Amino acid sequence: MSETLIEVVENAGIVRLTISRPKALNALNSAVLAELDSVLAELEARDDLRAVLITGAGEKSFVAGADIAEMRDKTPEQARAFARQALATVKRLETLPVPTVALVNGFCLGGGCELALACDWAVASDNAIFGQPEVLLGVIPGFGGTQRLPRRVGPAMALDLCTTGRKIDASEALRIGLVNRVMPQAELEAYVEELTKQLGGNGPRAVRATKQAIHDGMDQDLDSALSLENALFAFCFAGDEQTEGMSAFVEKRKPDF
Ligand code: CO8
Repeated sequence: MSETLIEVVENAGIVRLTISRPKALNALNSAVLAELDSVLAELEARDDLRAVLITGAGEKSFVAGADIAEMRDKTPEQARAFARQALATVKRLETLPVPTVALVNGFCLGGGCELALACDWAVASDNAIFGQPEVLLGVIPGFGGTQRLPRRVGPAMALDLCTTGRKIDASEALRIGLVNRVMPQAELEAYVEELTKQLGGNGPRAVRATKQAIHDGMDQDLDSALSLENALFAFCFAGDEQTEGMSAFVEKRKPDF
């Protein structure tokens, strides 16, 4: 039987995915990427999904990048096909209809950083190290980093990180907006549990509509994006959720979504 590379644990629609290749610091080889892709394909179809958390096994590394040993002998055509497949998997993560949280311990480098960039949230422990060190290997980021990093931290900082390959610590990652929160390692799990519970407890249609409005709107001109918001706002009034949310407020009780 083949080894499980993506551990899946679920509680009330909140799914935790753990990339588990600790001996290689959870580096992404084709087997990991294929398994991640099929797990994400199952998740994206589910109506009862509330939030997805992605992390790496152990406290030393989230993901230390794409697997360098596996990439070393690739021809340009093979490299293109490998990266194209990985781009599709990362896109699948990015477009999951529910909030996604990267829980980052330790090394978050190259393809690892690119995976975190595809998540809505990144929460890091104070031992986390980020970087796009591809130029040190004679390549560029290939899993979306040259495009998502400047959109997250601005082109100047993205160029800084991608052309020097330098590593930054969690506090710099927070300062430049690469991550949303930094927590002491001992408090990270409790914080993320509370966060996912909060995300999962809010009106699920409204949460999905919020993600869609922000993600899809960012790729449109302002007027089209405002029309999208308007359509999604109206959509929220078409189900029971808005009635429950507003009735709960008026009746001074907690909503039951
Ligand atoms: N790929 C394969 N194996 C890795 C990787 C990796 N990215 N990172 C670590 N490992 C392995 C090591 O080879 C080592 O294995 P072994 O014990 O068998 O020798 C084991 O993990 C532990 O690593 P170290 O002994 O090096 O641990 P250290 O604590 O000394 O160092 C570092 C940790 C600093 C993270 C170091 O391992 C390192 O620099 N790793 C590489 C980081 C890196 O450059 N990442 C970017 C990779 S390129 C990329 O992600 C581009 C994506 C787009 C590609 C496009 C497709 C073609």
